Amino acid sequence: MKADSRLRAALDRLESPPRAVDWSLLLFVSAEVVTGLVSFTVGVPEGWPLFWLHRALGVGIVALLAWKLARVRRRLTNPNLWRRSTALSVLTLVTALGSLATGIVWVFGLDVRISYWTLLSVHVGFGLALLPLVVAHAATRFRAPRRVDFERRRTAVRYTVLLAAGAVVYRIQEALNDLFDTPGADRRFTGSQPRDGEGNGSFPITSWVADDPDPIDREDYRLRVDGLVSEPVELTADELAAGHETEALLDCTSGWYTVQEWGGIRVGDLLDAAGDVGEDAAYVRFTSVTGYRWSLPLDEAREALLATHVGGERLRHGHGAPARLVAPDRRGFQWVKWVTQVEVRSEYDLGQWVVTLISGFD
Ligand SMILES: Nc1nc2c(c(=O)[nH]1)N[C@H]1C(S)=C(S)[C@@H](COP(=O)(O)O)O[C@H]1N2
Ligand SMILES: [Mo]
Repeated sequence: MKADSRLRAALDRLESPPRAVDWSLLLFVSAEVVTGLVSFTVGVPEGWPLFWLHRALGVGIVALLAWKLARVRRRLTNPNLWRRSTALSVLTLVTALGSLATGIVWVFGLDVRISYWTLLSVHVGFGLALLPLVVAHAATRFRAPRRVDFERRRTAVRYTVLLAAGAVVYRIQEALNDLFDTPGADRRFTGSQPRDGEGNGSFPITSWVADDPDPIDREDYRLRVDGLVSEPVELTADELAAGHETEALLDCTSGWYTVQEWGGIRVGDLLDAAGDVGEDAAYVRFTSVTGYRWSLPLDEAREALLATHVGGERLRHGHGAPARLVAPDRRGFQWVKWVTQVEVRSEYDLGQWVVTLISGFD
């Protein structure tokens, strides 16, 4: 056999039976949505495998989709074979290509902005739309998975090869980015691109969906520290500008990061100003004037900063003046802006996951 035909034979052996390709696509797309969403909550470098899995699965989808298209292309190109469900198939395909294309372009560091959406946000939008489409598409031509299509050892080998190939492809992409010194070369393990410089003007103002309060009057502003503390207090903006400084990295899930010198008061000192914390104290919740809120475990919260300054300048309104949370190793959406209440609590706040999505809507 010639090398060429040997390669082809190897690829054929790797290709799964049609039904297995279809079910694998559903599985891979579901796994992409899960790894993508969970990755939004990961800010520590130890979380890197999750991001790599997301990328490897993405490359795997390219291969699965190529096999699938090679099989069904006539159903798409021959009008005589069009059925009612073909429209859904085409929409699903376009959405899949949209999420793949935006993901691939993002990886090379290109950032075409669509109004205030970064390309990464568009990628997320395509991905979230894709899952219901794939499910609906699968339902129109439902065929239960059969044992023979998923013979255990072969399936395990196929998936392993697909994911390993995906990781290799991603590694090659990294090398190409370095070689040609593209903007993609400076991305963090989270995929975020750097925003360089110091102070208010050097990084974007990002609010999650609809949070957009009026500027807070500095003189009238009071921060309330309460909950499970022996002496609840109210502090002025000047009292918060205690001069504690810390360098911390803000990494937004829309795909950018910045390293800044933040100034303000350590949350530990803030809590000490409110007497003793109660026995059951376990979380500290930071609430914005808009209702947007997030909590940190007590020990982590003590080390966090309530910032009034960035890069030596007083925080501007857009970045959360008079005071915003600086929570190192947490993703940007957890860095609550315009904080008006710091509350010591005994219980985890599940509602924060919903509130951050809908706060600001009337
Ligand atoms: N109250 C409030 N805080 C918020 C947000 C918001 O929408 N409302 N957006 C969060 C998000 S998604 C990010 S990335 C950071 C962005 O901070 P910046 O606008 O100072 O860059 O603030 C976070 N804090
Ligand atoms: Mo963000």
